[in-house]
Amino acid sequence: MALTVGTGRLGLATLRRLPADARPLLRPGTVPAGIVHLGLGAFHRAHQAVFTEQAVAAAGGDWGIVGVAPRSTDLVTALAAQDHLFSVTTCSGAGNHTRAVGALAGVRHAASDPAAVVALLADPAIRVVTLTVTEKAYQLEPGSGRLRPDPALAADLRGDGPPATVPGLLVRGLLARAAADAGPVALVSCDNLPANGRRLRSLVEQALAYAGTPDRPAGWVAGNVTFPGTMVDRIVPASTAQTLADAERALGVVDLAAVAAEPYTQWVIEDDFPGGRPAWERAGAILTDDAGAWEKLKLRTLNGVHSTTAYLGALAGRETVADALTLPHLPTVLRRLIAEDIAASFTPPDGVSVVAYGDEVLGRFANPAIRHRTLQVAMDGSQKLPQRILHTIADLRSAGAPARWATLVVAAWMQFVRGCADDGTVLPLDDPLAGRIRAALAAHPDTPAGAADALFGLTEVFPAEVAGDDEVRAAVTGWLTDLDRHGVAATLAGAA
Ligand code: CS2
Repeated sequence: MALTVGTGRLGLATLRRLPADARPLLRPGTVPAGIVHLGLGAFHRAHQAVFTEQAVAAAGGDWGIVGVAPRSTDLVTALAAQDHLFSVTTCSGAGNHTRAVGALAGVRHAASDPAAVVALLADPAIRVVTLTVTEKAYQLEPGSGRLRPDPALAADLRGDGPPATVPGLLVRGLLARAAADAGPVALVSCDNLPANGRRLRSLVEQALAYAGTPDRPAGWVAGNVTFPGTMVDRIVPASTAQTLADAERALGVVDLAAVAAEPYTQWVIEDDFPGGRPAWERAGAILTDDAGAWEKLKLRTLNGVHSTTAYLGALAGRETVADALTLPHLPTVLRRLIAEDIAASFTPPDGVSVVAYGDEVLGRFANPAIRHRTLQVAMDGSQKLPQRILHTIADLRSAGAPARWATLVVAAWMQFVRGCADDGTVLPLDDPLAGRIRAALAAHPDTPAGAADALFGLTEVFPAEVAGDDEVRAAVTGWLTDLDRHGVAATLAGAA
């Protein structure tokens, strides 16, 4: 994007020009790095970076973040040109507020300089490594959690070329750290994976085994690396030209790394940091022994209902999540999904009502100031379905309950991946298993029952107990037939 003539650029030199309430809490360059973050996307900038800036501003500590972008050079260039400053615009119906954030101590581009990232991971000053790399970057089968290395990861783990994948960078970094005996470190997944701490530990263990790592470094990793589980939450759509324009208007300078987010934010973290950590509790995070119940609450209720809204909304031609919620009967169906299925599937954290949490979630989705595209939430469904909805179904079924509404969600995903909206518009299939999904569909009759058979056969996605449950299959096929024949509006009207 071209800079507006006469407008400066966000950076140390222009900080004094910002409105007083838009200035960062920390001045980049004043806080030494203690954290490496992999995945510099909008979510990290509006979530962990904000928590960390507030924690360091309140309680001190050498916890500057070195942000690593696995692929995007544009973002690294933009942040480097802005002295690592960026802004977050908090958007609600009541108006917007923009503030610059000074949590980043540096940025790196992994694709062009993987050696620098490996060296950072082996640096004794770095004691925490956080990740927001999206589900697919872990290269684990979504259903089972088994490592499925693609050729690039296999080369990273078994070859000695520069690492090109996230697990490759992590494993090379940990081995370099072990060789340098550079001190303990916490690896913190902030992705929406089930039991994300345990998944990341298992990824590292499987990757070390696949690489044929000798006992000594593998033993060092086992004794010096922790994997705290987390629940992360804030709705942060991908930035658009509008996001940058809003930030520029509020700041009076151009910010090419601006993000927009909802006001709500939450972070629950298992307190297992052998090398120390920022005082995140001073920024409102909940530190706990076990984040499991929080994680289930959020993945099943918020993310599960988000995906439901995204698939049904996209099929009905709605561009954003907030627009989708104005579909007649959808809010009723979502409330019944939450109350009758999701709430019945697990035990929430003490004192939390799943129904009340779900109502709050629906209020957040309806925020008209957040333009979160249904197609953005719909992408990578194969990686999201297990933790968002299939585990709900499995738990309900093992308790002998029917999972009525949850099976509608599976049918909505199936109809979505078949590729055609109710008005005939072609829907994009943006999913790492797109090839497998297309091949499975092509090998079966193009009917609702054929599509259900094809997709239940994706063993990487559907656990055997769900795929092999005749009642679940019949319910999904029934919903899929309704969606196929009558479309979303009539299906919802008939069900609510
Ligand atoms: C969304 C999440 O894109 C998606 O799949 O469900 O990114 C969601 O907005 C966040 O998890 C909210 O914390």
